[in-house]
Amino acid sequence: MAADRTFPEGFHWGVATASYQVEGAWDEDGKGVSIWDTYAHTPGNIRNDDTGDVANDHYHRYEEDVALMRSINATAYRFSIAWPRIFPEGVGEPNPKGLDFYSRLVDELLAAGIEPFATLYHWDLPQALQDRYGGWLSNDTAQAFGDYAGFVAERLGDRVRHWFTINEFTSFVEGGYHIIEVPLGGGKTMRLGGAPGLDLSAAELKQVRHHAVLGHGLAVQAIRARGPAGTKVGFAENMAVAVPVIDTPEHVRAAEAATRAANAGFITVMLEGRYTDEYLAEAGGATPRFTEDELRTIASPLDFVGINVYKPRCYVEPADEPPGYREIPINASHPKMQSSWHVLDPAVMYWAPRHLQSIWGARSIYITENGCAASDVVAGDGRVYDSDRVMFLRAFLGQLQRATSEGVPVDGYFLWSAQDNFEWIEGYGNRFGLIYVDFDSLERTPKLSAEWFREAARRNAVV
Ligand code: GBH
Repeated sequence: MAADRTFPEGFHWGVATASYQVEGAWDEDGKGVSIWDTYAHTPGNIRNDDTGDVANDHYHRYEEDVALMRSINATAYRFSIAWPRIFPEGVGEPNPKGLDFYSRLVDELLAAGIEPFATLYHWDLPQALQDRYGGWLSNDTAQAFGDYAGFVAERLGDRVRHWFTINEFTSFVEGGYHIIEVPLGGGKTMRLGGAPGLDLSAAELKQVRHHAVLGHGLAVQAIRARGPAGTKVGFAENMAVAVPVIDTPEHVRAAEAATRAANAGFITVMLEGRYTDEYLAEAGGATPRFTEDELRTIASPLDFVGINVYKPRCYVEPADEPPGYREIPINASHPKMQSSWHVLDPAVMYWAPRHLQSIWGARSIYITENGCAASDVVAGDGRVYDSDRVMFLRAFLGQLQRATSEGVPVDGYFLWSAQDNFEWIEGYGNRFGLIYVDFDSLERTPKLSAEWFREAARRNAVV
């Protein structure tokens, strides 16, 4: 008999996008300017000086896009709300037309039998808050985020039951607020970038991180206070996952310790309510200013934990001396997906949720993003043969199914991305979609991977 490859009943098969990457309509219907509008409009910041001004024109084509999701049996859609559409100045007077777009999108989704999951911050901060407060360097931005979150949950909460506060704390803080070279393996590095394009000191950076997690906590409290009873909320973080070299208790313990340390500024403090001693001591003791009360807000109880899973952060083995683990280098010949940073190891999709359960006792987990870029082209017969993405999905979902079959509580999976779209820094060259987009005609073409997804979602199984 074939092994059971199914997911638990009720498992969500979702696809994901983010506002700046797909919507376009950057200055329509009263929308305010975001820091990504400013950043992309500055020559030299994005490859080919691409911008999200038009992007996929999802703002006007959302009905077609929802129909496409339905055609591939998606049962959930994770989209993000552009804060400057709702509050053009970040605070103050709301913009009814901005809210109305999301209201129509949500109605369209529900009519198609697709559950809306909304992210409140996928990096497009109102420019006004950058100018006035220095963005997340200030506590005022965290307070404004809480107010915005409560307002949106109040207005859309009758139909949107699941909320993610902030997407990838690590990415927008480390990419936007200081200049960092990340290792690519084999001694190569890559420079991260992003809006607002600052380069702060280590101490200021810790303050930015602190205000981001504080903003998350304030948003959780505001959503609970102003959303209808039963509204569910969590974060969506790009979890740094240490993968054990060997599946033995000693290696797994080492990997758990390394994972807890690597997430100290974000997941660890949000789930534990305190900064680790190591985090407070590192970088010459540059510590964030914080109060006990803020820590309680940051660790407000959540309904689920969302993680974006693309690649292992590192491999570790046990060590006798503190901290009890040793990071081992990633070999230069290690296979990668198309993106230079995208070290390939499907096992990370097993270890990420398993660590969340074993380290922090998570009881409901969503994979809020997973996917890869590929060199997709439309073939002569009109189809897009993304065989590498099919391989990637089968392998990663196979590892996720291994986790759920062992009782790791994963309630859904969101593929990044519903469609090819604007990629931060890389522009339109990096295609992550299940659906191919021609960025001249804006025509959409489902890829081979969309056929794979349609069947997997239909059977609720790895196929
Ligand atoms: C996600 O980030 C984003 O949420 C999404 O908007 C984006 O389009 C998508 O992935 C594809 O890039 O520090 O070595 O990993 C993914 C995580 C984090 C991947 C920063 C690239 C830079 C090099 N990203 N990372 S590394």
